[in-house]
Amino acid sequence: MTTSTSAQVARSDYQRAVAAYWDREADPVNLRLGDVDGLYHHHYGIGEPDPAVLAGPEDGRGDRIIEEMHRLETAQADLLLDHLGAIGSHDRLLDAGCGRGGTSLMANRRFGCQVDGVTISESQADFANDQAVRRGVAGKVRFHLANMLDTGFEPGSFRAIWNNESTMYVDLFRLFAAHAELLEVGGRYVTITGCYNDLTGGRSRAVSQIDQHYICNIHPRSEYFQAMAANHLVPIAVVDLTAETIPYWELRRESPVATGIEEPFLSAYREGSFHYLLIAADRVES
Ligand code: GPP
Ligand code: MG
Repeated sequence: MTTSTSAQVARSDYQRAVAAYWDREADPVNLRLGDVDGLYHHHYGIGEPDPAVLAGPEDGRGDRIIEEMHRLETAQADLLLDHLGAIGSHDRLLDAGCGRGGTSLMANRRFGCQVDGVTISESQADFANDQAVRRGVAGKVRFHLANMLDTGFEPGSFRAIWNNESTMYVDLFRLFAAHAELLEVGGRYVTITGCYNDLTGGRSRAVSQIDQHYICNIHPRSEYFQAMAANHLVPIAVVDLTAETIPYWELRRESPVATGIEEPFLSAYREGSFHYLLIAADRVES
């Protein structure tokens, strides 16, 4: 599977459009943040920014904001890793929809274990593998051009799997069926995701704007739990991170790397039509 071609990996016109988006993507909001310390993320941040970042001198403000946004994005990945449970150096982890590999490299640094990341973007896989080589961990952290719905990995071979903001590109029932097969019994699944609020009805305008911006398909909150229940995944933690991500978006709006998607995120979170959730679940026997 490590020798897949893009055509084998992206199985529909939709998936090809998503792969093409990420193959082309070279946005400063991701690259300039990653350049801070070599961890390239494709997710958002949590936690309180240091007020001195905005209040300090005009000179250097843009760089200070970028460093602070990067710190908050890294804090988000650390929180995800906190929920993986006890991971030993002989365990194996799967990063489903790994982007440029930031969370995988952090997991290897924390646990010393093997990590496989999969992405349908060839340029993301190449970029991430290059980072693993630069860090001297290419023997343990490998990025594959592969479809997270059908990775080709051996059943039961992973202690934990996560999706860090990548579930909105796939059908959740198919995704969790694939994860349930790959996880050992007792293994842990964790996702951090944006989902729309069943209570407020269908997709709000702001949620639709986010879908359009990223060519994704944000799921309702309920669907996560339905798809887990249907696939041997029993939730152990559900954390609403909405209040903790709003300050990141307020800071990002003031940054030199804002992309225009900041207002839809802030509107969606503030009006309650959208939540930023962490869900952790255990793979049970049946
Ligand atoms: C992109 O992160 C994340 C997604 C496309 C998933 C959508 C997430 C939701 C919570 C709905 P990125 O870091 O590549 O985005 P950006 O370029 O805007 O920083
Ligand atoms: Mg980003």
